[in-house]
Amino acid sequence: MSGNVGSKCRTCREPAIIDLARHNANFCAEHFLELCRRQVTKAIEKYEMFDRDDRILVAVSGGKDSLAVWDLLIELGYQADGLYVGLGIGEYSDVSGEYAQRFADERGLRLITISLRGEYGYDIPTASKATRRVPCSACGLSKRHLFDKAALDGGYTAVVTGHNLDDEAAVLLGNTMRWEIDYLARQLPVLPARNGFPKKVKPLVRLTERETAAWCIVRGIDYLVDECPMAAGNRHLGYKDTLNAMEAQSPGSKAAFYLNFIDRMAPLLADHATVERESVHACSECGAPTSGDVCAFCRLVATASAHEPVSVPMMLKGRR
Ligand code: Q46
Ligand code: ZN
Ligand code: ZN
Repeated sequence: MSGNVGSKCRTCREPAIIDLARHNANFCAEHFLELCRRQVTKAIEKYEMFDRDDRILVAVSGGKDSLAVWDLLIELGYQADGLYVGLGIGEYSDVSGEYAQRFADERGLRLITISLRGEYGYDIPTASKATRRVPCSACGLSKRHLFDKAALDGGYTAVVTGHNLDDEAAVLLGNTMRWEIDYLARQLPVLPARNGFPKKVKPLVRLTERETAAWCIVRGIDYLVDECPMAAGNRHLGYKDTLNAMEAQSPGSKAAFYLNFIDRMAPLLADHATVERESVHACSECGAPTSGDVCAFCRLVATASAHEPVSVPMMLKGRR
């Protein structure tokens, strides 16, 4: 955190701990937390994410964003349990699971855990090798399926993820660069429940990465700082750098890019968002909604679990 030396909180004039150029202001710890709560409350209310009767399942990775969103929702009085999926990405997964569990234990919160290797016989490095696709492809498919399933099985009414403003703006820039109209139409902070899939919600879309990290530091939340070793080469990292360079030139431009898209552009694309793809029915193996006979997750499990396990260092070496 970097309050300018001698700078004062905009609200109380006490010494500031953080400067937020996009708000053209500095804040002390107390008023910074208040600003974060206000931004999250505004997102929840403006986009009609959920209310206090909802049972929320938070996708928890052990990183700053997922722990910050879980903490914020509990603080704001919502009912939220966590779900952690052990991806089997070597030490990264072992350590991230410990952070998630410690956070839950210290606060008496319920964390459901699923191990890909233990319960489905594969891990992400092996799935990537077996399918000859980038790790994030098998990982995203696995997480989406397991979060949906856990939400429906457990009677949860919304799945929450910790995507922040930087994440969403980077995806938006990528989709805009290619004019991916169908993706753009669905890049919303709330995706309503449909076709047997639960509602998906992103309450942190009004907070930047730096702000969620600062939230954790001020609140005393220990989180895993290291990024997933499989993220290297992910093109969204390049888009984040580009947006940060623009933000440095013109504070507030990142928020304007994403939030004005949601307010002004997304409504014009609504017709694309509601067009349903092929008819959906139950997967013949697991019962999940799918347009084929067997869903993509069950096909992935079959391919990856039959492959000899691949360790992370081998995997990384193989991709250099
Ligand atoms: S965990 Fe999985 Fe991410 Fe790692 S393999 Fe890619 S998608 S980068 S959020
Ligand atoms: Zn203050
Ligand atoms: Zn299936």
